[in-house]
Amino acid sequence: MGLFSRFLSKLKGESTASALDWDELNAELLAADLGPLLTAKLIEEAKKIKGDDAGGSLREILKSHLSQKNRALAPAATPAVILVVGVNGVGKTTSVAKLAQHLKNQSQSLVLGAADTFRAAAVDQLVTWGARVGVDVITGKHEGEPASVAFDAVKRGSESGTDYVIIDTAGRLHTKSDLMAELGKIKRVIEKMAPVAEVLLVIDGTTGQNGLIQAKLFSEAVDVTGLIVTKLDGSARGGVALAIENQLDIPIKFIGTGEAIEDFALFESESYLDGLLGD
Ligand SMILES: Nc1nc2c(ncn2[C@@H]2O[C@H](COP(=O)(O)OP(=O)(O)O)[C@@H](O)[C@H]2O)c(=O)[nH]1
Ligand SMILES: [Mg+2]
Repeated sequence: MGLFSRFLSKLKGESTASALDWDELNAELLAADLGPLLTAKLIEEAKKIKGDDAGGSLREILKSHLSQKNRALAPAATPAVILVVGVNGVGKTTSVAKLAQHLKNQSQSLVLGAADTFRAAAVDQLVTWGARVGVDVITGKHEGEPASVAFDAVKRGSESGTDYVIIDTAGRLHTKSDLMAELGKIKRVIEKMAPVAEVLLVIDGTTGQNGLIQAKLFSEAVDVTGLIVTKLDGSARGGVALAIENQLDIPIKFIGTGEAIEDFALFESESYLDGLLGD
C-alpha cells in the first residue's frame, strides 16, 4: 500500500483532515525516510489542498519536489565514461554489472574498469559479472593505484571505440577526507584521456537519512550527476532518495530491485508516484 493511500482514503471519507490525521501522515513520511525538511514542506502544502481531488493535488505537490533534471544518461562522445561511487556494501559492483547488461541489451559496447583495488575479491566479483554479461573487464595490480586502472580502462575503451566505459570504485566512508579526495584524483586522471560523462552515486534505499549526508559529502568531493538507488525490493520505500532529489537536486537515474542482473530499471517518476499514492 502506498505511503499516502491510508491518508487519502481518510480524506475521501471525511471532507477535511483532522489534526490527528496530519500527525499520522507526518509520522509516516518520517518513517519512510523523507526527512524532516521535506516532510514539513509536504505537510504544509498538503494542508492547502481543497476540493475533491486530494489524490491529484497531492501528486502534483510530490511531483514538484522531484528533480526536473534529465534522468537519461547524458549524451557523450564515445567512450561515454561512467564513474560509479558510494560507501561500502551499497551495491556498486552489482549495479555496474546491471548497468552493463542494460546497455548491452541496447546493443551498446562496453569496457568495465575494476578500480576497487583494495580487495582482491572485489576485482574477482567484477570479473565474474563481466564474463556473465560478456564484456571486457580491465583489472590492475592488487593494491595498485585505482586511478591508473581507471585510466587503462578508458584508454582501452577509446582505442577500441566502445560506446561506454564503466568504472567500479572501492567503497569509501564519506567522512574520510583522504578517500574522498582520491575520487577527485581518479576523475582527473581519467579526464586526461576522455571526459567523465556521469558520476553515479549508489545509495542503499534502506539506509535512511544517512543517505542524504552521503550524497552531500560525495557531491562535495566529485560532481555527482545521478543516483542509483538499490535494495528497493524489500520494504524500503527509498524516501531518502526523494529527500536527496529535493535538497541536492541530483536526479535518480536507476533503481535496483534485487540481487539478479535483471533486477534493475530506469527510474520512472510517474510509477514511483503511483507507488507512493497507492494507485
Ligand atoms: N536485495 C538487493 N540486494 C542488492 C541489490 N544490489 C546489490 N545487492 C546486494 O548487496 C550486497 C553488496 O553488493 P556489492 O555490489 O558488492 O556492493 P559494493 O560494496 O557497493 O560494491 C551484495 O550481496 C549484493 O547482492 C539490490 O538492488 N537488492
Ligand atoms: Mg564493490
